[in-house]
Amino acid sequence: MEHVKQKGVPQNQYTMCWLDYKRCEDEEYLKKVIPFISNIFILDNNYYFRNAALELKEAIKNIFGVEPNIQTTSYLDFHHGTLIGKLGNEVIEKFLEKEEKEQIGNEGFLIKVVATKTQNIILLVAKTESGIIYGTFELINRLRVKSNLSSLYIIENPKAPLRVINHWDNMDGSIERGYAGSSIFFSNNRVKRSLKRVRDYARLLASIGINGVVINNVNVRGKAIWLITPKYLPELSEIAETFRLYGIKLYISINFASPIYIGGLSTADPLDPDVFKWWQETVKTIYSYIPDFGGFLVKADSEFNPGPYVYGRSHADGANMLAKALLPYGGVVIWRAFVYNCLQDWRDTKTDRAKAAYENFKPLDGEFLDNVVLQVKYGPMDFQVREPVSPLFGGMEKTNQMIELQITQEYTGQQIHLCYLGTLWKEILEFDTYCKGKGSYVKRIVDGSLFGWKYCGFAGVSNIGSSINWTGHDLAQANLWTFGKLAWNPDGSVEGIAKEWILLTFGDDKKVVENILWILLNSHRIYEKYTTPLGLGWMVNPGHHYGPNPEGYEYSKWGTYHRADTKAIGVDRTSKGTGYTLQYHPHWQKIFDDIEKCPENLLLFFHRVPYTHRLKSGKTLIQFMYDSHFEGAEEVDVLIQKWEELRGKIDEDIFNRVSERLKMQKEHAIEWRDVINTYFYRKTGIPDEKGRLIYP
Ligand code: GCW
Repeated sequence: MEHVKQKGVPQNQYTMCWLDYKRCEDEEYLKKVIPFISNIFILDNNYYFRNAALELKEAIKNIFGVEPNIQTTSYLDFHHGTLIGKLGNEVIEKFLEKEEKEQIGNEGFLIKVVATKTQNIILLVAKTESGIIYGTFELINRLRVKSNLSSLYIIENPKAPLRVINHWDNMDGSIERGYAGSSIFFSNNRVKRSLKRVRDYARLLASIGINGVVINNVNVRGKAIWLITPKYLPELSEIAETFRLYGIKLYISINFASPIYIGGLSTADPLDPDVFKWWQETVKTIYSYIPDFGGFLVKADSEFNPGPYVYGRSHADGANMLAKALLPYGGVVIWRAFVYNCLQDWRDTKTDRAKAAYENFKPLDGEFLDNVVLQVKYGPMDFQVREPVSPLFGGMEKTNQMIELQITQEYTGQQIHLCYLGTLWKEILEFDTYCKGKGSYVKRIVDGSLFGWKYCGFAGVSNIGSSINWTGHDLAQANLWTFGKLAWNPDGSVEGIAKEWILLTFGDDKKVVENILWILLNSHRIYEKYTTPLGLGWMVNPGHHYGPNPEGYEYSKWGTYHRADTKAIGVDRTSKGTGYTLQYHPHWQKIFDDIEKCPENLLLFFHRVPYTHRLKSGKTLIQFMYDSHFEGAEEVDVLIQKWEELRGKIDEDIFNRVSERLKMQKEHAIEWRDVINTYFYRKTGIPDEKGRLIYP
C-alpha cells in the first residue's frame, strides 16, 4: 500500500490553525472587555515589545472589531488598557506584590487584571522578551475563549528549559518522513527567499511555548553539510532573526565528518587538535552571523552517518569536542542516542536492537560536559504505536537528557489516519522509572527537576510542511499543539490541552467540542487496535512505512523482528531472554520479566507468547488479535459518524478534507485488519471463535 500524496495546493495559501482569529459574536463580552483592550501601553519600547503589541492589536481587531491604540509615549493613561512591561519597570512594579514578582521565571509571565471604579487594566509582565511573547499569545487565547476578566490571574513558567522542534527537512525541499507537503525552509537546494511562512510558523510555535527549532534533517548529506558555512549563513541569519522575534532559537543538524567535507582535513577524529580547531573556527563564524545560535543537533554513528566510532573514540569524546567549541558562546550540543547496529543478520537471535541505546550510552554517564544534552527517543526502538519507555530515562543521572517524540506520524498513519498522540505521550511522561525511588517520573527527569539539570527538555520531530493546513490532516494540528503544551507543562491534563485546542480552532459549540474531543482521545487506541497491538510493532511496509506487511522487516538487517512461527510470536526480552529487562530499575525488571504481571499492551514486546496463551480477560492471544483487528476497524466508523454529525458546524473546507481522510482511514484500516488476521490465521490455522470472515 502506497502512502497517498496530498493533492497540490497553492503554496502561498494556508490557514493559521489555532491562530485563525474569528469574530466574537458575544456583545455582552465585548462590552466588558472593551475598556481593557482599547489601549495597549508598551513600557519597554523595543523591537520585541512592539512586535508583541502588534500581535495583540491584530488579534483584538480581528476578534472584537476594535482597533486599540498602541502607546509608547511618555503620556500614559493608566485607567484603561493593557500594560505590557518588564519586571523592574517602575510603573509595572507598583501593581505587583513581592511574592508574585519572585514567581516569574526567565521565560515565564504574569497576567493580572486590575479592575476598580476608575481603572480597567490588564497587566502583562515578564522578565524577558520571550516571556512577553508567550504571555501575549496566552492573553489573546484567554480573550478568545471569553475568560472572565474579573478573575483572570495567571502566572506561568515553562517546566522544561529546552522545547525544541526537529525538522527533518532536506535542502531540495523534501522532508524525510514528512506528510504535509514540502519544506517551508528550503527548495532547490537553497534557503527559500520569502520568509513570510516562516514568520507565521514562528507565531504558531511561540503560541505554544516552543523556544528552539532545528531546521534541517539529522541525516546531513550533500549541500546541507555546508549550512554551517558563509555560503548559507547570511540566509540562516535571516531565519534566525525571524524566529528570534518570537523567542525561538535556531539550531542546525551537522555532519560529524564536516572537517573532511568542508575543511579538507584528512580526519574528523574528535581528539585531533586540527579537527577541534576547525570546529572552533566554524563555531566562531556561525556566531558572527547568529549571535544567539542555539547549537548543534548530531546524529552520529547511526544509520550510515559518520561519528566518533569511526576513529575508535567514544560518543563522549565526540560530543565534548563540539561542546567545548560552543561553550564560550553559550551553545549546546544535542547528541542523539539513536545508535544501534542497522546491519544486523536476522539469523542472529542474540543481538537485540532494543538494548542498543542503553549499551552505547550508559557506560558514558558522567563523562559528558555540562552543555551536552543526550536526546533519547521515547522508546528503545523507533516511535512505534506502543513501546516501553526507554530505560535510559532514569538510567543516567549525570547526563542531561531530552526526550524525543515524533509528532510526524511515520508509524502512526502518516497523517492519513487520525492518530492523536497526546494520550500516548502523557502515559510516557507519567511513567515512574523508580530511579530515585517512587515518584521518579519521566516528566520530572526531562524537565530537569529530578536531577537538577540545567539543559534538558523536549524534542519533537515536526509534522508540518507547506500544505494548506500545515499538517496534511487538519486534526493532526492537535499533535503539534499538544507537543508544545506538554513541553511547557508536562503536568497538564491531555483532556484539557485537547479541549483548549478545539475551542481555539473550532469554537465552543457544545457538540463540536464533545465530538472532536472524543475523536482525539480515542484515536490512538483505535489505531493501535487495528494495526499492531500488544507491543508488537513493525508490521509495516519497508521503506515508506505505510500500510500492513507482517513480515516486511522479518528478514532484513534492521533488527526489528517478531519471529512469528506457527506456535508463538514475540521476542523474549526478559532476563532469561535477551536480557533487555535488566536495563530497568528492579521494580520494573520484575514486572516486565513476569508474563502475568507485564502490562498487557506490551506483552509481545517483552515476551514470546504461544497463540493459545490466555490473557487476563480469559481470551487466547490469537482470539485477542482477531477481536482487536475486527473491533479496531469497526471503531473507525465511530470516528466517521462523530465527524459526520458536525457537518454544517465546521468550516466546509476543513470538514471535507477531514472527511476525505477518514474515508481513506477506513479503507486502510480494513486492509490492516484483513492482512494481519489472514497472516495469523495462515500461521496458526486457528479459526476465529466468532466465525467472522478471515480470508484464508
Ligand atoms: O525512524 C527512523 C526513520 C528515519 C530517521 C531515523 C532517525 C531521520 O525511519 O527516517 O532518519 O529514524 O530518527 O534518525
